Amino acid sequence: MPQNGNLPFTYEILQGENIALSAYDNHIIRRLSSMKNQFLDLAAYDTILSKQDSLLYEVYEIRLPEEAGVLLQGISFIHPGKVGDEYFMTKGHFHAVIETAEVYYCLRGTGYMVMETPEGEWAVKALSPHKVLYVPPRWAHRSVNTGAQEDLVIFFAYPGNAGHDYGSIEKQGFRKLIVERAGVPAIIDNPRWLPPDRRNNEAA
Ligand code: S6P
Ligand code: ZN
Repeated sequence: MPQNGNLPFTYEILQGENIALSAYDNHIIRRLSSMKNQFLDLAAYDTILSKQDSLLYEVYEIRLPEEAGVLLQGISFIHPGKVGDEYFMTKGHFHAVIETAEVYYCLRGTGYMVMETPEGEWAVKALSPHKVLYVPPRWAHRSVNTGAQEDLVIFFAYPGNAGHDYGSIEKQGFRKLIVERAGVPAIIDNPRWLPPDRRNNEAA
């Protein structure tokens, strides 16, 4: 039964072959078709999509009131795979209430969290099991699975009033991309990314 956020509760993150929450309320599925213009190789994107709408990631959430003071929680599974040379990743977002932070705990797999501020400052942090990542207020965040076969599995907690702002990310993506180069992950510049002071001019 969904919690109201005002009473203590516990649950387990089951750690068998398949990691799972012992209880959850929401299961979100994101497929390739919802990631138009996010992957650098547009031709590779179209080719894969013409064959199948691949499952990129899934999120299991515990439903709680979306209010300040509450912490929303769940786990994300980013599946392994690539579009061209670029690894499967989440859409990524700013929080709509931009001054809200988030904590991630990596349960399984390998990958990166790609982050940036509205001013264009960027950071990329590696994720591996047992690593905790703090995403500060104002930093957009996207998780990327660089594993060849394994899911990247991450627990998250963030303020109930944070919301999601996908707008600017959907327009031009993140400043940095994670691609495979000579068999290993590399951080490269996103050629479509523009600094904040050039965005309106060139879009017009
Ligand atoms: C929410 C938190 C995660 C993401 C999830 C999917 O603030 O960061 O629950 O929602 O990893 O990512 P996205 O970018 O599709 O919302
Ligand atoms: Zn978030």
